[in-house]
Amino acid sequence: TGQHTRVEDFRATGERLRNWGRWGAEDERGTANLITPQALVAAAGLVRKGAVFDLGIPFDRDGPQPGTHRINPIHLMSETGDQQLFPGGFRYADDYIFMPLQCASQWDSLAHVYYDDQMYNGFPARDVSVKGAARCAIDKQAKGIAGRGVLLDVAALHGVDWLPAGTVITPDDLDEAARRQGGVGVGPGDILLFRTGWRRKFLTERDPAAFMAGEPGLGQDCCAWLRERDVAAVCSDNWAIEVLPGENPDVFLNVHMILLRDMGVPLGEMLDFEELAADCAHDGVWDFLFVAPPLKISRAVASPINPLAIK
Ligand code: UVW
Repeated sequence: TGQHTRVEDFRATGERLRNWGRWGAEDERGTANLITPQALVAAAGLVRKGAVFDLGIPFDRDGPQPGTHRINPIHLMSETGDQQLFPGGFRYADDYIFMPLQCASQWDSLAHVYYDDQMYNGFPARDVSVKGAARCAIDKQAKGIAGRGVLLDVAALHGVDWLPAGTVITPDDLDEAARRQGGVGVGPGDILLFRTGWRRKFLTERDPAAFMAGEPGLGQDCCAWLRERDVAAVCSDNWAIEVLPGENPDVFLNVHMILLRDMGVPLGEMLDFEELAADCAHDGVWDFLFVAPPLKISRAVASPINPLAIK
């Protein structure tokens, strides 16, 4: 947009939208606190036809990591039963997985990103060390993240299979997508899922380097849009939520810094909305119960997820 050309602009926006102290000085859950018991009861009422949509991408060697700084999961068998002889004929199989926690469908915890030596809620960045995250680790979100999910299909709004890398998604795009989808509302405690088509690009091309080279995604102005609506979490089918290359060449991952560090919004990355989007376009219902608990990995910065949308 040309608007975000100054480094201090992201700091000023972050300060204006900051949620520090809102849920207490010790809070490590951020906007997940916005999913109230009432919101959860209402979200459960969105289950009407018993249809389950699996929004996770496979954890295997054919994933979208090019292997430069993150690899795809390596799955190893430690027992296959062939050397075993237990009384009564019992045999078993065991396995291991070796993978970055950031390699496929995942939640970013609030410990994932910091600047000026502080993370969410003003906790010192040094609380994340080689020992892991002493604050804001992903297991702090163990009771979530479940609530009302709303899918906004921005690729469909623009009539494309996928938006090109570098496409800035604006607040107008989100509003227009909602209008096009029958005026579906996004409000307090909701989990926003926005579709860019980036998963479809990967399924079509099977090119990890192209998937990771850049992406369409949220521009910085969307942070205020999310704050005004008090959205509890944001998920996308791209790998970093935000547009890359970014709007401001002097700042890397400004939307990450504002959403995770200032606003305390958990980010769900690399989901697959293809089947869900087709169903929503078919029945005209764009909201659902969304259930995506992280694994309780102590002191971890992220967690793999198998997110479900249930209609
Ligand atoms: C970084 O690349 C730092 O973050 P993410 O995995 O959240 O996109």
